[in-house]
Amino acid sequence: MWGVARATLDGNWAGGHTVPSRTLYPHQWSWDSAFIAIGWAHIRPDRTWSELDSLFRAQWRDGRVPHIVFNPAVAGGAYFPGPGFWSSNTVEGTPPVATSGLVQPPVHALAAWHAYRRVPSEAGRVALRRLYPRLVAQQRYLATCRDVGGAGLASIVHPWESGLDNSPAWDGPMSAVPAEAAVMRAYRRRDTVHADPAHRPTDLDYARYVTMVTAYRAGGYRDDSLADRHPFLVECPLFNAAMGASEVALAGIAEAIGVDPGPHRERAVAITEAVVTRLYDLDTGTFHPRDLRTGRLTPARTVLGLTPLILPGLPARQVETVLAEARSARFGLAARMDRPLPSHDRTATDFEPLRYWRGPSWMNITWLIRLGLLRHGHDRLAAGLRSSMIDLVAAAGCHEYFHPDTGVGLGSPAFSWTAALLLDVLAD
Ligand code: 9WN
Repeated sequence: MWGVARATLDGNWAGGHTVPSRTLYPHQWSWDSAFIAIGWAHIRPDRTWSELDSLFRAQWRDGRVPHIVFNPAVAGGAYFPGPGFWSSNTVEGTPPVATSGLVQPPVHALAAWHAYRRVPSEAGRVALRRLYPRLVAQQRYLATCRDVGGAGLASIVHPWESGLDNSPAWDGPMSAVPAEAAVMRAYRRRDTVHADPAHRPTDLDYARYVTMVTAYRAGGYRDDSLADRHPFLVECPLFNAAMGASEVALAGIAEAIGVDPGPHRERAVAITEAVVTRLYDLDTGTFHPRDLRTGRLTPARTVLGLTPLILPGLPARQVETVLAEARSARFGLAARMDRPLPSHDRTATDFEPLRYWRGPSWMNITWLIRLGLLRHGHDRLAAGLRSSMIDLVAAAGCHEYFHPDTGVGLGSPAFSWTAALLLDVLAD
């Protein structure tokens, strides 16, 4: 299995960065690169740092790390929406390479620190020193420009920023976004050329995705007065837990390179408190996104609700109730998993085992929740997730996602973060 994972990463290496998939995603994606960097640490540590360096070279002057960095050697039409649609070159403070204008969950400091600790080296320390100011700028952008709610959390302006694009968590906020069929008639989707349309977001989702980007782009991707003009504004538990966990990681990095870790520790505490205050629901005992348009928590009980476990300072009360949620029939977490961890509550009427983030099991989310379990001392449950990850790849290969009941491989068959995170758990 080590060989299959290694071959998958090697096959997707594009010189300087790794594509998530040669067919579906032929450019560089932000949070993919963070997970991929962790995998490279086990086989080609130099590539861990190339991966992160190439991503952060595309950082905007305001600190945002774009969710896609377009490879100029790949045809513009290979992915929709491509570089021409985003037009980053018309915006001030953008890098010479074309990028999108959105971000993704800030798991990068977490990944850089994890990779370094797994395989420490002097070259790694030099790379951490180089990356540190960029990672700090990334966090600062999110904590300032994106704090639309004013409570110390970052808002996302598009479901693509959550990384869980069509999660049922977004159904409420998405329904408020105008969707006109005419919007999509102007474009041609490329994803459905490579993947079964029944496994992907719908055309209606795409019409809204395009509408939201168009609105954000029209304002030059600026974040001032978003509350007055943007149709989708949400505080996501995973996104903010990642931001908090990255402050914890930055404290570690700061110490390793001789910088004061104190401010990072303080920010980690503040973000953890805000995640609990703003996103925890006493009735369900789990975390939910907050829709800033309505002021309410979104009701779906998705896997996003379990992800604040990655915060080492999550209070015992929340750890306990989130574990109860995870162990319930909704997610089936156990020391011996009988089925993979789903991305959505498997008892919900809108659970769809084949459709992308509406049910299928994903390796990166399983890896993050395993990390959270380890951080809170639940080693037996963490071992259950580790075995489940290994079993999935042993049976199906390095697929993009997996059927949450049968484990059948879905989406791209040679997906980079599946391979990378498998290497990480195998190396344990
Ligand atoms: C849009 C690359 C990315 C992942 C996301 C996943 C999917 C893109 C798409 O692929 O999103 O960013 O075209 O569907 O949802 O998490 O980073 O693997």
